[in-house]
Amino acid sequence: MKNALTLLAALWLTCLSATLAENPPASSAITADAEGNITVALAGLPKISMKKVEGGTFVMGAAQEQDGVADDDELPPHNVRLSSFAIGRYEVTQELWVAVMGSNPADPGEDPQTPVYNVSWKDAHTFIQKLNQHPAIRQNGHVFRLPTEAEWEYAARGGQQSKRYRYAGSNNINEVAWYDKNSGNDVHPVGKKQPNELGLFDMTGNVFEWCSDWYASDYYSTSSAANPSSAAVFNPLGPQSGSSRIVRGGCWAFPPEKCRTTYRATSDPAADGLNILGLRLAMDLDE
Ligand SMILES: [Ca+2]
Repeated sequence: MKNALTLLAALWLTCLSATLAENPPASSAITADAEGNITVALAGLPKISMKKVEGGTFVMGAAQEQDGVADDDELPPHNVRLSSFAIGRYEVTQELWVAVMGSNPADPGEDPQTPVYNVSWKDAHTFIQKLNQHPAIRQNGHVFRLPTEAEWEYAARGGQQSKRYRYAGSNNINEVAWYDKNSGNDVHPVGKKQPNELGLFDMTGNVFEWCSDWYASDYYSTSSAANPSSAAVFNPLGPQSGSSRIVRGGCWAFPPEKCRTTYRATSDPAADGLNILGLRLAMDLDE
């Protein structure tokens, strides 16, 4: 009997080893607390703070809180439904960029916690690809990416906790953002202003942030018109092609009306980076 048990135990161990080899245990590099604060701790890199954004439905575009101040491309306001995702609590800093890329495209000598800028669309994707090659990220199966335009706006508005502010976290732009009147004509280290409802910093102002979508001025009308009248557009990805990409949130050099959460700006993905444009990371979740 003892021999049979030993044989059984050996067989079980063999099976377990095979299972582990095929399905490595979930990486401890990504941890989350009950409030949805996600910490990505990768060897050799500064910790990356993210926030789980619970999915749901929201009104995208020139909704009521914009008080009628909206450009034509923010119309019509329409229902969008999103799956849950994670988004960076801060713009990507120069510290993180240098740790991944080995060089700094921004001005030398700035605080390492200043957001990176002067990054083209291609640079942003090279950075994300390199980050995703980290063994702990490959093992985990969740990869970094840019947010979609809809994810960006939903997160800026506070997701399901939205208090319907005009800027990300306040109707008083000075509380939450660096913009043309208070920036001293310069970019600032991340996280120095108040966060929004989700605990995200600098969604309004500081640097513009690349989103993954192509831009089309009539996208809101075409995407919502292609839907049954009462249904929400589900996880929109933007037009299939275009000549410019969406950038969001305004920046240290722009006036308040171009820093609103619904304001849509664009940049040429084939051009060199700009000193007002950086990025924020997003990541898919299981849900
Ligand atoms: Ca920003």
